[in-house]
Amino acid sequence: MTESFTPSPEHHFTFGLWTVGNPGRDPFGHEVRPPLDPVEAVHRLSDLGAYGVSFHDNDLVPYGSPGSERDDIVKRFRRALDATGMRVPMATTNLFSRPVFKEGAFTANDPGVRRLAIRKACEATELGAELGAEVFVLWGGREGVEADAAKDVAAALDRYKEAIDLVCQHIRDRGLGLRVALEPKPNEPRGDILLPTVGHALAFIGRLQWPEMVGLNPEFAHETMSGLSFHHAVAQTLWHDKLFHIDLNAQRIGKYDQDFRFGSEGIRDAFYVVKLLEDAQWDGMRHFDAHPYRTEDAEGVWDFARGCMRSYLILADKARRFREDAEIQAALHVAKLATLAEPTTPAGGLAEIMASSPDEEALAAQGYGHERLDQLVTELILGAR
Ligand code: GCO
Ligand code: MN
Ligand code: MN
Repeated sequence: MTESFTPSPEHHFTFGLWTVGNPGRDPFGHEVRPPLDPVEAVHRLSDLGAYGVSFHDNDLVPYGSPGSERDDIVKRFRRALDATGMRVPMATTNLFSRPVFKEGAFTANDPGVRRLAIRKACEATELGAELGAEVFVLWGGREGVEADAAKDVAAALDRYKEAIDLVCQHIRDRGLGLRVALEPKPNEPRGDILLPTVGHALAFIGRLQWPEMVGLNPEFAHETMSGLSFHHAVAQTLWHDKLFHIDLNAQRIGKYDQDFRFGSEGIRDAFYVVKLLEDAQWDGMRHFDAHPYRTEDAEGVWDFARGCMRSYLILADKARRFREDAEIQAALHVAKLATLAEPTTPAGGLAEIMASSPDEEALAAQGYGHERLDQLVTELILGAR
């Protein structure tokens, strides 16, 4: 049984270079693993059956590298991609590590910082497109505040919109063909981050100059940190046709930003997310944005990567069994799942609704069988059916 959940490129699993390359530094302790060469990451992930990698500009090209060095790095990296058949479906930019971004990047109060951030982001779109990326993720880690008096949120949102519009303009002017995916997060590293949830970000997109170019990159950990259902967040993102990318990992509510291996926590929510993506036949990348535990040596990193992919495949298999399980399907019938897909409006329209006299008592007396249904799903996830 264990042999059947073997990842392969057709599953479209991708990892950020910063995930397997995470050296295990945390606010209390130093690095515990040596730096990982991006070329080695490509080879090791390919050996494990991944489809590709993503990166921040500076995961690949160290900040401030002169142009000639940049070109050599890109050439060497491209050779690894060619040798393995690995792809780069997504690229992003680091607008959070440099001291200059400590007060914000696109929404910094100082226009000089904002212009620097826009230039860096635009250059990163070129690097991404050069290596074949189709999605450009923007995570605004520093776009926030601790001292609320120091940030006018409405003005910051004006500047945020302006910055995204400029990045889109650059993509259009250069014909880079990228779609932009915003990644919401409620906090960490800022006390409060702008566009904290999927809902905030979806509403924001409507105000942009090219809303059709911009969608979301929701992350399991980020919605969970707010105590929200990631499965619901992804479902609504799909409903708006805005699921451009996804960050899969694991997180417990109420804890620090944990970035655990996919499936290691929140297994029910993980199951419903996988089921959603598989049922929708969503054609995007199953991208992992997680970190190996700090306890791991260099080899443990690959157990981590394999684990993310295997858990996804196991949950996808559970989703298939869910569809094929006659008792679960019967319980769904009792729950009236299918009738939610029927329009509410009867043949006679609103007038018929207004003229009707529903039997409220009979409607209220129905049972929906959720206890039985939910236990069946629990037993499916636990491997008892
Ligand atoms: C985090 C974020 C980042 C982003 C990455 C891509 O919590 O640190 O999830 O990992 O996903 O910067 O833009
Ligand atoms: Mn994150
Ligand atoms: Mn992320």
